[in-house]
Amino acid sequence: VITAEGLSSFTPTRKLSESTLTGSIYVLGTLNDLPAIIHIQKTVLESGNAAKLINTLEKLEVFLENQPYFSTHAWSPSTPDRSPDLQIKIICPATEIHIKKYSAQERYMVCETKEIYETVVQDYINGFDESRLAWVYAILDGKKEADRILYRKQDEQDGFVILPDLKWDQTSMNALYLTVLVQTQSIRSLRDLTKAHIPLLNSIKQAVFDTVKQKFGVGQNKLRLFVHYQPSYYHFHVHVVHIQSESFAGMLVGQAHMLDDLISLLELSPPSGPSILAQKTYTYPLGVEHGLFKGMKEAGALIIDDVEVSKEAA
Ligand code: M7G
Repeated sequence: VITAEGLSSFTPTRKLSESTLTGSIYVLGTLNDLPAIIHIQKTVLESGNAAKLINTLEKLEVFLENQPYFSTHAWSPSTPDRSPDLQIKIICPATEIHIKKYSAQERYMVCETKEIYETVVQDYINGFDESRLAWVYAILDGKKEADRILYRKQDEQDGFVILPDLKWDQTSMNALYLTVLVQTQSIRSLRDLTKAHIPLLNSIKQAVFDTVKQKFGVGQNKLRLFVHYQPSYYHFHVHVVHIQSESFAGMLVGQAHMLDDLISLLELSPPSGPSILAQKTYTYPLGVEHGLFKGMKEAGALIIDDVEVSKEAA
């Protein structure tokens, strides 16, 4: 169990990456001699809390005054009832794969055809270390985060659970972020989806809409439901994010595929044989530290920058 006292022994090694957009940073270090990644992010302010904060500041240091414009640094008071300043995520022990995932790195566009999928990506997925999915199975088996489950449909084939994502601290509704994990282990990525999964996907949608409305009072017209390709974890799951949330790199075009688009492409797929999702080419950015990068490069899936700029154009 993590405590403030325990974290006082954290020894930083280096910064992995940072975002000025979210005011957050990933730091690598050690915690009790174990490699640890700590992500520190300022909590999102709700309007009520912001007003309260403005009224109770302890200290101001104005660094720009050009009437009517003022900018200042401020310190909030350490009253016991104030809302949390920070949201901290810890991965400990962190593996080499975690460190690579959260390190700032060069990215390149890749073009994954069906053939590249069959020759490179499938092998990568088959060789995926099962232990990396331990957190998924622990949730599905009710061994972890059981008290956080918002909805569960029990069924071998069509079952799924809905729960708050690791990234959401459940304070700001505009930052709402849920994850839907399916029960079946047979869908590793969106390429494995077939027409037969349409009812499953529709029932996920309906359950998400009902649950979010009931538990958080947020309407279905405020939600973005999408699926990553490539995902970090090859066990099918759906991301549910408030449309007002704008801070996550995981929502960029190329990686995020709207669930409704997937359903539509399955509906348009031929009655038998591989679906459009199985056959289509996917174009997305891939980091050089990603486990797939080397294989993709060797297979010629990297988009080559071979445009000769003519003298006139230059
Ligand atoms: P992904 O598309 O496979 O990868 O999504 P990404 O992490 O690159 O987005 C996995 C999703 O599961 C992410 O939104 C994670 O924040 C979330 N997630 C990961 N872990 C390890 C946990 C966990 O232990 N609990 C919960 N509730 N969510 C997690």
